[in-house]
Amino acid sequence: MESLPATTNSAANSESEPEIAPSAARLLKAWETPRGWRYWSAVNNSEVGLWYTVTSFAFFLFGGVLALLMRIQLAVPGNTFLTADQYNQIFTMHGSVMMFLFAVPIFEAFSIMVLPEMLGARDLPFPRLSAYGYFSFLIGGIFVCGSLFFGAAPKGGWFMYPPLTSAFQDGVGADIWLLGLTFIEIASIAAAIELIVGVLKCRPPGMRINLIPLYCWYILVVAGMILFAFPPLIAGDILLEMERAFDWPFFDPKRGGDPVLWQHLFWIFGHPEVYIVFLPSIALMAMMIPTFARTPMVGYSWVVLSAVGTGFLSFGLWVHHMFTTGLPGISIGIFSAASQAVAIPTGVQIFCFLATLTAGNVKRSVCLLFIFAGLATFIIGGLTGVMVAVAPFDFQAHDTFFIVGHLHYVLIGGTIFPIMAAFYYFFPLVTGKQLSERVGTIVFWLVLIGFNVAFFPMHILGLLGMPRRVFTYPAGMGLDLWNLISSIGAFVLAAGFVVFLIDVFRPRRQQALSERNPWQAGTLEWLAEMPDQPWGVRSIPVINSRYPLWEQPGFVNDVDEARFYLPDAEEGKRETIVSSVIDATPIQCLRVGGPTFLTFFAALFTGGFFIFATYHWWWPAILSGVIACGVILRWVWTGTAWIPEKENKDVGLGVSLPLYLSGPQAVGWWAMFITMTADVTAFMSLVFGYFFYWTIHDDYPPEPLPGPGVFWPVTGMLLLLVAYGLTLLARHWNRRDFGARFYLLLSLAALFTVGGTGALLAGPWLTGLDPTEHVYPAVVWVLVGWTALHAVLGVVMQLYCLARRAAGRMTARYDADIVNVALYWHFLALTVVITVGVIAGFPSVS
Ligand code: HEM
Ligand SMILES: [Cu+2]
Repeated sequence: MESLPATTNSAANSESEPEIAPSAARLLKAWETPRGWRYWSAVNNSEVGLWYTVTSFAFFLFGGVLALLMRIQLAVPGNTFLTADQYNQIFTMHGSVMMFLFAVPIFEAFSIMVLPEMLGARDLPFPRLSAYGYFSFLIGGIFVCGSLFFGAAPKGGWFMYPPLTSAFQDGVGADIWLLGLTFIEIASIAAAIELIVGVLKCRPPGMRINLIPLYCWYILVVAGMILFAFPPLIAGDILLEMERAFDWPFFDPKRGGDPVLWQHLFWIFGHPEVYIVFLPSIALMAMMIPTFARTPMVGYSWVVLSAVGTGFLSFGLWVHHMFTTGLPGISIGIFSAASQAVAIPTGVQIFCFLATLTAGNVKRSVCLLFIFAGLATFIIGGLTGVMVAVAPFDFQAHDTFFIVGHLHYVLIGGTIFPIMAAFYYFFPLVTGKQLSERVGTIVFWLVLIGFNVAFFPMHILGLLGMPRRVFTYPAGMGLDLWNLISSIGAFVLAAGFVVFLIDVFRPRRQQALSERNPWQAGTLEWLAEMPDQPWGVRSIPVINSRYPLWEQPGFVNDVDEARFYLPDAEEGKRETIVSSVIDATPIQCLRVGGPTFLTFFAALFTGGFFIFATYHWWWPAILSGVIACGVILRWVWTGTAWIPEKENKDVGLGVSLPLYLSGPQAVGWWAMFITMTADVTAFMSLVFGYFFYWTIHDDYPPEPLPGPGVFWPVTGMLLLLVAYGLTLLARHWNRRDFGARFYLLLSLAALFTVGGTGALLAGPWLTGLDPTEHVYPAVVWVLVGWTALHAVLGVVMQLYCLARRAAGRMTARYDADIVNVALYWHFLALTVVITVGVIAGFPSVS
């Protein structure tokens, strides 16, 4: 970060050269990190990624301290160190912090930081989106954790089961969990979008789909999983919060609701979540193992295929968390078998790693120790996992400490150990300095021994019958000794982390800079100079192998001597190359956003909306929400779809690329597409709820209650479909440059949208459906409300396009705005048709 021009590597011919070439100076200036307090307006992914990583690691430490408090409390029987209520809050916060504020975010954070380097890109396509995601995460995380200091923390366990959390817990704890974490989940989705588009569209020329670094494949899989796993939870959060805030009875059996629906929605998220936190660690190993084995990964395609396979399979396992809810035997059988089957692709990946290590010439290091420990620990956790996948065993072990032992072997073996390995491995890349191998070995043994002493006894405790989530136990039941041992182990483990932190934070001014590429790795991120330059790479390389640093002769020199793409920033703009999805042929020179505080304020006011809503301060919440929308509009207005000063730009090597694209080739189009996929997934989860009640309950829809009728919903649908058609026509006439027709049609479309939304709402309104009376009207209202909200957003977008064209920021040629809005409308139209089909169609056929 202390920017020093990098002329060292071209030292050979440096006598005749000035200190720094003008092109390099321009490049540095364009990518300069702001100084002073403006530093926090930085949006460059290496900056934001670093803050993000540090913050999520801090949350890990916080969660770890909570764990120690629990272990102190459980060390001896009948302890009074914590009250039952405090213990409930602490285990809930420990689990939630570890899962939502550490395990998922640290993967996204780290990926945001290194992905551009792995791709030899200057930046990811939406740096400002990353910054927005980061600040949302920070604000939401502080809010959720802060509740603990006011004794107001959630206490329903990290899966928040109703009716415990709906009918039996007062206070704002559960609301903080539901709203605070929803806010953070939105940030996670934002990061996932950035990462997917980054991998698909920002690869260096020549990096065909079969040359992608393995880590990037895992990013695709995991970010894709986030897109499909988080929305069901968000849908569940909405339902549960509506029940808590407005008494809509989704989970109240007395009024037709069903708490098991929550369990489905939670675990449709929750099981993939386990793989969302564990696959990235496998990904880290996939980057480190070839380096230490000094040979390319054995079975590259097998690793990729099984990563994809694990991702898919993991969505079909959630019911194994619900074996004790009284499911039919057939579902138990199917899900039990499926759960055991997932061991196969996982095994394939591990075997490929072992094969690589055997094939290669392994170099010893602390990283490798942590990798081995991680694999072994994870496998033990996987085996106890296969045990609990066997339903009769699960009936015994369910809700005991056996599960706590199992899940920590998986999570700590699957995340902490590999992350520690990666910490040692990537530390020089990020800071320019190496961590001590000697201290690292001490850390390793403390962590490994502490971990096993802490967690192995938990299996025994569970088999002896100790339930999880109890704040104490009586003496003389055979539980005392094992608990004490476990607590001692936890402190040994903690000691390991203390030593580690001392090594990380001790002043390093004396220590020499690490050499470049200290591990002699073969992948692009190790092009980074020491210390790293804000431009990322001096020139964006051409790739024709999986390990270019090993396999492409003279590669580093060519990059450093600016022989590849974009070696200059003639116009002083931040630019990177966009390429095609499969072949990575360059198709655009993309200009990305620079530093701004808009993203911070956008996050602040979005956070305000969620935080005020927690306390039911509706007016401040709405005000904050409106301001957030305003800030976001300003950000989009000033920061996206700029009309360039010229059509094409010469990017070097005789290639000239367009500066502007719209439609399926453009990154913005992809972002919209992916966002809407997640959005429709959340919507479909609500629809799932509708049919869940419908199939499970005889009194659904309840006899005397009228539905929303057919007339108004269908009218609403027709009006909205007309609006949809008009929007598409407007796009067409804009492209033909018939301004008058464009304005007319799009204005009409907006009017039709308003009318259609009104008609849609009129259905349940005029038939007097009362959402607090029964779950049926409540679900109808939720579906209609969801659709209406999206339609309102649709109007905002239509007006936005009208304003853009009027302001000269959108033209016939530069039409990304209306193209993206039309894309949004495809999804909106689908939502409308499904909503109306469901609410108007289904009660009558039953
Ligand atoms: C660093 C050392 C850790 C220790 C000593 C520790 C200790 C514990 C203990 C004692 C419990 C059980 C509380 C109870 O049921 O009464 C627990 C629960 C849990 N832990 Fe950890 N843990 C650690 C790290 C982690 C990590 C790294 C993760 C995830 C990445 C994690 C995730 C969880 C989850 C999800 C629960 C379940 C919470 C619930 O029942 O709602 N833990 N932990
Ligand atoms: Cu599971």
